[in-house]
Amino acid sequence: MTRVAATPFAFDFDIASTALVIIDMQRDFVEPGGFGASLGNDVALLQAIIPTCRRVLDAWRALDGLVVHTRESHLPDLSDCPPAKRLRGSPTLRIGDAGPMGRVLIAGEPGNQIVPELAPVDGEIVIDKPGKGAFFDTGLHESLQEFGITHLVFMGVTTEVCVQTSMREANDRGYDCLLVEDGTESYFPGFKAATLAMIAAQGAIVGWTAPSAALLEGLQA
Ligand code: TIU
Repeated sequence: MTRVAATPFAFDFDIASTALVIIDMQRDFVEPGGFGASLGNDVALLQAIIPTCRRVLDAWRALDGLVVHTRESHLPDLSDCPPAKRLRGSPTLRIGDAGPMGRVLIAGEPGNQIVPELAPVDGEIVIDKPGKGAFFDTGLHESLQEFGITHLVFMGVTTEVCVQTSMREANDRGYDCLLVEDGTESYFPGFKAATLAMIAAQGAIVGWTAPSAALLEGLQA
């Protein structure tokens, strides 16, 4: 059993029944010219968490824990992209448009690849998700059940969009969830802080949060 000093109280898990879920650490969100930048965001904030995510990923892999990577991704014909998603707002590039890293948020394009530092290795699950949540239209729940997973540790971007949505979906499916505080980031620092607070409020209404140092300490114990 691993115990992590977390908020609002200790998070206990068995790594054999816990998956590390890394949400959307793809070039589209963390590099200039991608989807995140097209929405007017400063992507440098998000790049900064890559080394922390790597430290946790290395520790998790060393213990043979299950790893899940997600990508926000659409089919080339956009058949899985609701017009409401594509047409909303006035981004400089819309989903499916050709940009400097290929077609924005389209499977197989350079921008849709996970950053090299966190690239998946054999045996890890890679989920292409058309929505913000990792459980919508992906089969992720069924895969996790096959592995006997009951607990999830989350990292990735962005805290209040795809990470929070995925955590809430997981919580409603019965998983106990921990969010690594310095392994997630938002384009809006205030939104990140609010998300961390609301997840752990009311006695862990959505889940737990902890710094990566506390998780790594628990894993090494
Ligand atoms: N825009 C924003 O903050 N996020 C997304 O569109 N997707 C994810 O969070 N992955």
